[in-house]
Amino acid sequence: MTSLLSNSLEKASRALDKTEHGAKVAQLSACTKDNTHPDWRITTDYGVKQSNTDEWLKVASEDHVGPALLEDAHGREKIMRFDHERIPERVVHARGAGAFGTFKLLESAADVTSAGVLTDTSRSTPVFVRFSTVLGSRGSPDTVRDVRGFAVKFYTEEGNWDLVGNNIPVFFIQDAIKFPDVIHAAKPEPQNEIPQAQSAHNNFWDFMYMAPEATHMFLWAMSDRAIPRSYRMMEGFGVNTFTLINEKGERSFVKFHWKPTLGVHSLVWDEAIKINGADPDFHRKDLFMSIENGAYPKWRFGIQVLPESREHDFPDFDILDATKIWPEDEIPIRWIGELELNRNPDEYFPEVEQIAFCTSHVVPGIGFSDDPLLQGRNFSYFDTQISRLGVNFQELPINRPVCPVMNHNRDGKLRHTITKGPANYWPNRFGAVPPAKPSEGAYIDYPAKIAGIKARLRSKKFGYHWNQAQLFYNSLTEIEKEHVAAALSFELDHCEDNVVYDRMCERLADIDLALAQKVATMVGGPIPQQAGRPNHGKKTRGISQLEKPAETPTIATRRVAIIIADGYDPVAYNGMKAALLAAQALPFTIAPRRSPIFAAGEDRNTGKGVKPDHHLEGMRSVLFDAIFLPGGTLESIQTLRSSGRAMHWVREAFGHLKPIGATGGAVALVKEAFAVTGLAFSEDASEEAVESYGVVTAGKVSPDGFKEVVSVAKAGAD
Ligand code: HDE
Repeated sequence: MTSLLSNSLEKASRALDKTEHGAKVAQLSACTKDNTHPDWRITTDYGVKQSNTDEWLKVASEDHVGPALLEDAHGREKIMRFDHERIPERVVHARGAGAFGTFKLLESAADVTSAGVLTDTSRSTPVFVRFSTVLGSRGSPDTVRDVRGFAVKFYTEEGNWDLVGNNIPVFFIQDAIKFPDVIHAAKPEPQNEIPQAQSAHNNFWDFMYMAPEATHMFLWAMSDRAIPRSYRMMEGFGVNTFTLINEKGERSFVKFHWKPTLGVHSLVWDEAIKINGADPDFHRKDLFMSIENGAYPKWRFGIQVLPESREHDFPDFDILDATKIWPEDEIPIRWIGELELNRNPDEYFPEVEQIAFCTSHVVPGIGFSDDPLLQGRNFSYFDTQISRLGVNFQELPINRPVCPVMNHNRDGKLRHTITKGPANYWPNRFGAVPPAKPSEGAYIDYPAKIAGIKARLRSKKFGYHWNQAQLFYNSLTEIEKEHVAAALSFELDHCEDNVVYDRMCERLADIDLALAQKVATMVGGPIPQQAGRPNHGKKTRGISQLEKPAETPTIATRRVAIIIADGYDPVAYNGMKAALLAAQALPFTIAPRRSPIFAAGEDRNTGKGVKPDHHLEGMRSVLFDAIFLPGGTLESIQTLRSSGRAMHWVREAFGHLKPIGATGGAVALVKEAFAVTGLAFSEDASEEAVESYGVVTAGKVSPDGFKEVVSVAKAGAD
């Protein structure tokens, strides 16, 4: 699969290195070495070549070897370096994957900001993006039900701008002081460190009830958004309210958005939990392989802007409350830029692990608001990088800005910049230039007028916890609502404490009575008879992910399993493979074994056969977006029919509503597999009836048939 498009790719990626990534890649190459250099031999870290790196220095006699000597500097260095390889993992968002890319501005936002990255359409700004899950440890699986991090570091000409967002536009809490509480409640419980990477436990749902401000967000977390099909197919949101300041000094409030051109797509829960076992790196691999194959993921960049004067125009919510969206019906999004991820990291640790994001890193033209969550984040990120990476974390290659850095910060653990000159303070007598003026590009702190009492308070509209929770639920389609009910039923089923699930059933009645009744019945809680709060019935655009298909329907990068056995039909097999490759999908040949499989009529002594990519036991249908069975001789059909695993592949793919194609004798096999599901398609079932389930069958093999499978798969992909 790696080599699918790799030649053209390698070229493309090298070309990109020189041009698009520009400054950042040039800077990183100064600290990048290639350990495959043919003249290099193993040395110690202090550069001395070693002749033996496999045996510790020992005392040896004729019949005995040992003890080992402490004197072995190479041995000690090797072990001690290893002992210290781990650093503290991120306290949240520990599990992540990242890539380099390019941000291009398509339309200037100079009317609202002076930031070069948002006004200069001739620029191409290098970026690094890190996607993550929140709750699990570094080694936890990818497809858990969780919020996903979407953190972008823009290496702009005016310094680094870190837009540290999530794939869900709201948050659980309103004030940063509650962050340790919500995270403690969600992470594994303290008495036994169970469960890993799950919100399905007593403490999480206890907190969800006790902190009503979390209601809106927990609905998002129970929706399909929390089990994305791929990092490439999820939206990103800055969540907090930031500000933009233009050349005239006028300030606006802003929310930032990312929208994937591939559309927003999710797994179904049954798939997600099985993928966690079958391939815990599913998302990480998906991102890596698509970039490796030249299918660069892209997002549109958008801003929702409100002039300062409109701050109090919204009676239902406070625009500084991170538990609320700004409904698109009221404040439309301006799509002004494009992000493309087009280069994989060279090494995970120094790049993906050591990248350090700080919400406080903004550039001139961008500022903060009084959003109390953001204010706390601005403190927290810088602080956590110091404990995770040390005070000199901004000197690490991945974190360095591409513009010059000049100040009098010095020393600290692992400082390695050597700064010349006698003065490490300002002002000094050596005639150093003074700090820049705003006209010379200096950051301006917006002169906001503040007056008030000192108190631990939230503003009044922060108390409206139900209206947008209802708005979210009402805006989903019926199938999405069913998924929310199923997710809640799953999660509360994992809570043994009836105080927890009883109360949650009561809480759900504040959102929607039917939802509460459905979940209460499933989890054995008290069934509410009336709504806690009447549902206002309002809906808004931008919530349902079914409104967000791919810009152009595509199955590029989608994984398709072609299942064959000895005696398969080579015309159908090769034809379908070619049709899939032409559509830039990723076909995988799956068979009962990985040694060669022979086509109908092929001599098994002299023929080469086809070497499958995997055998049926090595993979599972959950790892593919669609399956195809090309049919063949009676023997080939019989081999698959008598394999419980093969039949399970077909049934499971059907159960997960995946497109299934079959030709020739495989049509009967597919129908037989469905019979067990209670959906027996009789021989004379109409084509439409069958296709409505995403199943395309054809007695005869034809190029049109392949195209049809591809087009059904495209529709299925949406
Ligand atoms: Fe974070 N968050 N967060 N967070 N967050 C961290 O910083 C914090 C919040 C987000 O890939 C930590 O470097 C507080 C909202 C992402 O490296 C820490 C509050 C959003 C990442 C931290 C929040 C996020 C983090 C842990 C409440 C969406 C991973 C490691 C006030 C907009 C970045 C680190 C990466 C990471 C604190 C809430 C997104 C502890 C105090 C809201 C994507 O500093």
